[in-house]
Amino acid sequence: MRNRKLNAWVEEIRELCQPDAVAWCDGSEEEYLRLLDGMVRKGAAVRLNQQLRPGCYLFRSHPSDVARVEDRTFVATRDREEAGPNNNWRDPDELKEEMRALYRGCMRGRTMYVVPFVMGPLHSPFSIVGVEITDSPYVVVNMRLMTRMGEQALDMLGEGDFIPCLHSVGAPLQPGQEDVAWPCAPELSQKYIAHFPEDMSIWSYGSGYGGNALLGKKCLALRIASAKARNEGWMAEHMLIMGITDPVGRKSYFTAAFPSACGKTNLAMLVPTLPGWKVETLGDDIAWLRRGEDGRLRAVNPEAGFFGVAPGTSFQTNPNAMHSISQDTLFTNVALTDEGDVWWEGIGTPPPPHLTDWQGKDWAPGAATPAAHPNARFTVSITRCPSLAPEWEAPEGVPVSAILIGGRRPGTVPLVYESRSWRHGVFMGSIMGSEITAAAISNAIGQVRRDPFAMLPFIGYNIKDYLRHWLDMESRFPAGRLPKVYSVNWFRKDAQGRFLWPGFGDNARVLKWIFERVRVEGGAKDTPVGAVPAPGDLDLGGLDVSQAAMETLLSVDGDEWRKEAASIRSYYQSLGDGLPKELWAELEALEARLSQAE
Ligand code: GTP
Ligand code: SPV
Ligand code: MN
Repeated sequence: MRNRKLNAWVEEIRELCQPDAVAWCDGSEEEYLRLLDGMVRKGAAVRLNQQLRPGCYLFRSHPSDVARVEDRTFVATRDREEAGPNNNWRDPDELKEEMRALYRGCMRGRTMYVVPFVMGPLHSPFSIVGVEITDSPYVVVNMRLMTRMGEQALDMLGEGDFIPCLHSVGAPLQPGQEDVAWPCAPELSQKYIAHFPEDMSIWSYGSGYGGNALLGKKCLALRIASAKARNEGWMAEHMLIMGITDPVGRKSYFTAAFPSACGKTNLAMLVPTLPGWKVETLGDDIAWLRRGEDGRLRAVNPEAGFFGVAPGTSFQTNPNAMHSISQDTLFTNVALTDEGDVWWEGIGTPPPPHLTDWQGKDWAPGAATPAAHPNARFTVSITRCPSLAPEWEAPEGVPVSAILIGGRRPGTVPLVYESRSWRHGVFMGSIMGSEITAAAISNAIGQVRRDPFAMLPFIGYNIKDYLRHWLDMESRFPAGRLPKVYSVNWFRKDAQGRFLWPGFGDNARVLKWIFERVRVEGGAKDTPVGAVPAPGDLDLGGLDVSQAAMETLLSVDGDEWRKEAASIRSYYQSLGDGLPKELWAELEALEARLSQAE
């Protein structure tokens, strides 16, 4: 017996979108392989060399459809204030009318797939069931790797409620018209990623890529979940979850919020260069945080797979990712070798003399454009990750000992500094900045923008209420039980524009300092921005970084920070009335500490 609301919704959408056929997805391997076969036969996918990459496939997107489209992402609420200065607001009735006209007949010539999925562990009371209706078989196979999908989701749903997620690539076929490899609506103005938090629904149209189309991820588990979490007293965050064990076997869990393409996947899978230390992976992109029965902050990964950045991933930088993607992986927009294997910039081996680039064109070393798109991605089940923590599905989550935040800051921000209090930690999150990366379509790539808690593109409501919600979390916990916040910056550069810090496995040195600080074991020195490691507090054994570089990495420069404080002030002003006064007070306290230190 199927869910009544679901049956009615599927019927309504079938009538609206007029597909040739409707297919209910069961999530079986047979179904997955059949869909992949169909795409290979139609030329929408390339089966990679099965000796070199068993179970792996390559997809190439349309050049207009390569990343999230923030300008075309909408939060539709009755009251404009509710969406805030951080979102593109639309009136829900108007937007639905506009989009309904696009959806009318949009699946002609295609199959409409009904994809039930669960975000979070199966049968956990905190998990959320969604159903995505999509006309993209690429979305179906990706959802099978990224979520708990199919029969198991219908079982959990029963007669209960779910979040309807409607998706179409927006490319109906006329009778007899031949399909293209990557159907989508090529005009940016024809793409819509729409959220209706008041009736808990998602409508996406015109894009088939990543967060625009895999609606369980950014749309449900971040934008809709963040709005729900605010009402229910928990948090949905753009964070990795990792476990870290020291040489004597003590274990802690950290979460880390870094903006898109700023190092979450890498940190979550880190292989420490410090002997005896171990990092385990629980999630690389999204964490749902709430108070546990024990009064501690607990984190759950709602996803079941990785949709990770390929360029820069190598056996040197991220061996656990490389092992994960050795089989049963879907690649999008990477380059293809003549042997039928994958290649991308930063894979750790020189390019062969000939490649097929991400657009399907011949490519040779020295070409003007990269062989892989900078936002090329791999999709793989989390269970393929060698560093996966056995407790990754614990329904109550793992207790969080430290919250890391960070971004790409070429100057000003030290390698690491520690919050003075919860309120100061929220201030640190609110002033986060990072260079814009290729993870979203933008003509401002490389420019630094403020990105509070790496959630700027993902908060489903007003950012000022979001920061208020962070502050208010303190009242839900016993005094002193919430973790400290640590700002990290792996991306500080020298005058020649080279990274000062080796990063990757050596980030374990910073993790070790944090691990000791949360146990009140590690040393530090106070600065106007927060505590940083004093000389000798960071384990630099075996590291080849000059003392001058280390001094720059840990320096808090008064002039730079006074400029930073002025820039924070104008950022706060740009948000308009209603930013929590506690944050203004933190800014003033920072300014006062900076002028005392002068
Ligand atoms: P999303 O999936 O977009 O949310 O991104 P993410 O935060 O998981 O980013 P990811 O870990 O995939 O990193 C993206 C890029 O940052 C890759 O090109 C990495 O090589 C680079 N990167 C990650 N960690 C480091 C580091 O410690 N130092 C330097 N220099 N680069 C890094
Ligand atoms: C991000 O951009 O933060 C991602 C990739 O994790 S996507 O799913 O496309 O949003
Ligand atoms: Mn992300």
